[in-house]
Amino acid sequence: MSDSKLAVAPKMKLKFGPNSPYVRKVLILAIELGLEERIGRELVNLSPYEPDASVIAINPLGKIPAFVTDDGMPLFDSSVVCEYLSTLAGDTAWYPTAGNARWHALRCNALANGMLEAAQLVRLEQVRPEAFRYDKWVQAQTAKVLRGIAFLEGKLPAEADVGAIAVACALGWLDFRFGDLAWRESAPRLAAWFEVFGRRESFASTRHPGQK
Ligand SMILES: N[C@@H](CCC(=O)N[C@@H](CS)C(=O)NCC(=O)O)C(=O)O
Repeated sequence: MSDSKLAVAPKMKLKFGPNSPYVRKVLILAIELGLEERIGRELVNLSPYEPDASVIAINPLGKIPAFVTDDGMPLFDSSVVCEYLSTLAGDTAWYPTAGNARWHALRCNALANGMLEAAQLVRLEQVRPEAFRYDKWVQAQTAKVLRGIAFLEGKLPAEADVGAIAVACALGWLDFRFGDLAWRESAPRLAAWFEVFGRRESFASTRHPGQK
């Protein structure tokens, strides 16, 4: 192999699945920062009941995104990987460095992650054998998602920062898995914001398979 080939071989590694909104966050930021080509992707098919050994070798929690840095360090979760990519690129736009812009970006990221966790618990509950489902639990988790939507309707994400990416991925995943949630009816400002963010090439090109 020539030296030039060695120079372009991706060193960073991403264990990914096409349906994961957390993976999507990482991919969108990588695209926006121009780092996409430097990340080798490895598809994994995860079951919550049967962990994947190759993922566990990177992330003891067995979750994706599971990432390996340019110099070989295993890294997780999506928020840490996004911050790593931003630092690697010398970026200050996607991670605002100071003031309320920074804290709003970080809280939008935290909120979006929490909404996704709650929504994913609902989804897991829905695919359990009927005798093991607990409606009250589903209602409590759904309420978290809806309160998150209401918060964001009052305090929209910025046009383009890590919080915006996270919120867009959460809304995209809600549309993907909970199309009947009709969140737009109670959140028209957020819906308009999402419409605009959704025009970004990085968002369109990372759509979950089968999603409109
Ligand atoms: N907080 C984590 C969540 C990652 C996560 O839950 N990933 C899901 C896929 S969307 C997963 O790997 N689930 C497998 C499992 O829970 O065992 C992050 O931000 O990366």
